[in-house]
This record gives sequence, structure tokens and C-alpha cells, in this order.
Amino acid sequence: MDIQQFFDRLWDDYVSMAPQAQRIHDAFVAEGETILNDHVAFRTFDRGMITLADLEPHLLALGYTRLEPYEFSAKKLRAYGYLPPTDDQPRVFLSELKCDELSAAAQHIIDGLVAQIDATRVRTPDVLWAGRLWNAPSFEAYQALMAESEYAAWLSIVGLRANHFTISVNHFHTFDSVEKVLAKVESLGLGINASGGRIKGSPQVLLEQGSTLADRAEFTFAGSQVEEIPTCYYEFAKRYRTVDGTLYQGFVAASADKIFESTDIRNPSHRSVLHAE
Ligand code: OOG
Ligand code: NI
Repeated sequence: MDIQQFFDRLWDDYVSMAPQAQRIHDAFVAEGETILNDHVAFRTFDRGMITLADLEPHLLALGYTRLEPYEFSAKKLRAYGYLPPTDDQPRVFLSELKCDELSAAAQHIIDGLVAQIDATRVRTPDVLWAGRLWNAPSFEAYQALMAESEYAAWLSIVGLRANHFTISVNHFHTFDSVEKVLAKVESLGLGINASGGRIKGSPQVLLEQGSTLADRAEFTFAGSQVEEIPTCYYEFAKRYRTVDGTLYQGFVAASADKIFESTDIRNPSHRSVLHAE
């Protein structure tokens, strides 16, 4: 599979989870903007054949190179940033949950999920949009995970797929700031993740980011219980030049920490949108 096919298929799966992303994409195209992706992001467990180390070879095979690691102690996550083989392809942000840091009960739930993974499914790059590689957990198990890690709960039901794509604001002409992009997104009736402020980062840290609140979809949990839960979101990023004149390539941990909350229904900005409906 070449890199273009990889991202085409990843995008198709992503917009099936987050129809808001196709709407936003089309709205900017209608304004005459060209969409290039700054990065995409994946979430995984550090257990059971889908660890960061297990998934990374698929990225390396596409020509990606490791950039640098990031740590999120409070969220119990670690991550790596990857650079694409060519400038017109997105960077990748790949994170994993440090399962050892959860309670024994939560670890037991996760172990029950990852034990179901079929080894043949993880050998090909399409594992990165496979969704769940296990049966749906019960809603009770989902809520038990949620009490300790929103990331764990999200991953238990949504599975492996692009958690978000990110529009490169650097490539926009009219909507040339993250704030202008966010205002346009809001004019479509979509909510913005305000955790840590609407815009995370600054020109000083060489990266400004904003994101939507995740779209929502009904999922069938074990025992046929249907619940609406947050799925995937869209991000907007503007990069600045480093002192040597090249564009900053990394991520910013303090900003990423808040971007993760785009899927967190407990995020106060999610609640205001839900109440407005
Ligand atoms: C990733 C959040 C971090 C960024 O650009 O800093 C991130 C996630 O929600 O899985 O994407
Ligand atoms: Ni991101």
C-alpha cells in the first residue's frame, strides 16, 4: 500500500466516524482554500500486540521517521511524533496508554479486550483503521474505564483508527489564523474544545492549535445496550519558524494535553454544546 492509499482509506474511515470533518473540509474548499494535513493521531494500549512499538513498523514502512517522545503523566500516556517521507504528507502523533498505572480492575478489563486480538490483523497497515479488534465491552466496563482514563474508555469502544486529522492553517490564504478557522467552524454550528483556551500554544512555542469537540455516534455495547458516545474530532494547526528559519516540526506537550480532551464528554465545553441542542 502506498502512502496516498493509506491516507485515503484512513480518511474514509475517519469521516464515517466524524461526518463533521467532511463538512468542515468541504466548507473550506468552498471558500477556495486548499486542504493539507498537518498531522493525524492514533491512540493505543501498551498491551497485547497493538503497543506503540507494534504499530510503529507500519509507519516506518511508509517512510516515516521518529522525531521525539512526549510524556503525559497525569493522563498516563506516552507518545511519539513522526516525520513524513515528503512535506506534502501529514506528520503522525502516536500515543499509548500506560496500562500498568491503572487499577487492577481497569487492567483486567483491558486485558480481556486485547486478549481477543487476532495476530494476523495486526501485521498489515490497515490495522490503523481496523476499529475495535475485540467485542464491544459492556457499558458498565466502559464507565469503569472512564472513571480512571477517558482515553481508555474511548479506545475500548471506538478502537484503532485516526482519532483526528489536522488541517494545516499554514496552507490557508483567507483563513490564515487558527482563530479565523475556529470562527468559521463555529459558524457551521459546531462546538470548539475550549479546555486550556480555544487556542493552545502560541508563536513563542512555535505551534498554535485548536480543535472541535468530537462528533458523536451511537455504539452498541455488550448486551445490545446502545449509547451515544464521542468519536473523532478535527484539529487546526499553525506552525512557526525556528531560529534557523525552518518550520517547527514537533508537538507541544502542554497543548497536546488539552487537545486530548476533545473527546472527553466531561469537558465543560462539551456540556455547553449538549445543553444547547
Ligand atoms: C491526541 C492529542 C494530541 C496534538 O496535536 O497535540 C494531539 C489525541 O487526542 O489522541 O493530537
Ligand atoms: Ni493533534
